[in-house]
Amino acid sequence: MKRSVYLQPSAIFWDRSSRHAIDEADVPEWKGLPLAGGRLSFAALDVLTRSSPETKRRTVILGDAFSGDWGREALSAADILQALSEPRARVAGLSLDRPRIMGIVNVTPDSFSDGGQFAGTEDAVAHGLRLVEEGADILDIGGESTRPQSDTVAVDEELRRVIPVVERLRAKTDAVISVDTRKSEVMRRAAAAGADILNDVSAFTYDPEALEVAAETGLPIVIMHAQGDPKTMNDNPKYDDVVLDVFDYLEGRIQACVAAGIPKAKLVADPGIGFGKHLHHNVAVMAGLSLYHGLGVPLLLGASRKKMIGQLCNVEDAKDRVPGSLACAIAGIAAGVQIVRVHDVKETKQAIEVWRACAAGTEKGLD
Ligand code: 7PJ
Repeated sequence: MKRSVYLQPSAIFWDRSSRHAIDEADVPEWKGLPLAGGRLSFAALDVLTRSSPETKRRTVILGDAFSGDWGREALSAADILQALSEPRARVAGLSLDRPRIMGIVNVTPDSFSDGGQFAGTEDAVAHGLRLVEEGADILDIGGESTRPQSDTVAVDEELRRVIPVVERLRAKTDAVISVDTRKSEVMRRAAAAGADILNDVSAFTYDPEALEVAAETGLPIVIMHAQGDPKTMNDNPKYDDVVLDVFDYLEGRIQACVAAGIPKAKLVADPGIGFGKHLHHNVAVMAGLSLYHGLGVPLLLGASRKKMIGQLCNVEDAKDRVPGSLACAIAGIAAGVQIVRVHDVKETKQAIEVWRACAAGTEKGLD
């Protein structure tokens, strides 16, 4: 069933009050609610309701939202408010009270962004270790390119690419290791080789056994929204309202994961920039990011070097999209996204640290 109301936190700011000093009784005096339990708070809400031809949007400031009459929407709104503000569980041991960087390690000969230069196992391992040195908290290892129009990779070939890289990296680093795959056999073998997170761009729908296998591994998982298969997904994507449709899809997948025995505390959601989305869809999703905190799970954003940036700025070569990628990462983090998936770890880390110091107004105590 589709929701009648959606709440998007707005007026998001770095909360400079010392929260621990505030007891319950003072809360009405205090104009913000924590965003996903992190350092950001929000002071207003955009209340969205589906209607034709356009979603209706009204902005309410938080104080008015609490005192106002929500009528039949009250119950649903109370649920979402709690989901928006409660703290998130750690993911694979990582606390999410500060932004985390997931560095991309492609082990695909046809990867669009690095021309396959890390195709060999040793190159991929060396690349991963460099990303850890540069500040990656998580490495995301992928052996199947899911760029638009790409062909599927046979499971044996994907195993051959991915598993040795997971094994070698596991032996050499304590960084969290994520594996980007849609195949249950790769998930199973990656978990046995020491992977910490399973990241599936099909949200565990491509392989009918994926959800069950993921549940068996006990690992946290990333569920990403996509419309259609990578081969054809950008031909003709269709949405009523892309931001809300992506929310509904992710909410449905969260329910499916929980039903399959994966606790909600082990889920991370991702709106899937570039997966079955035209430029206008992608920018709408970027502007709507804070809405997805209403799913009640940590958020991951992957916009690094993607076509959206090329289209906005007329940049053909993916390697030349680093500045736009940094802008996307910061836009995500300013909306409270907890994990950014990027190629350019060193650059992203610098951008995040400078943004955090400027938002907090202090150079101290950021960790
Ligand atoms: C994503 C991904 C993403 C998640 C890829 C590329 C295409 N996994 N795998 N989110 N993108 N969770 O890196 O351009 O956006 S592959």
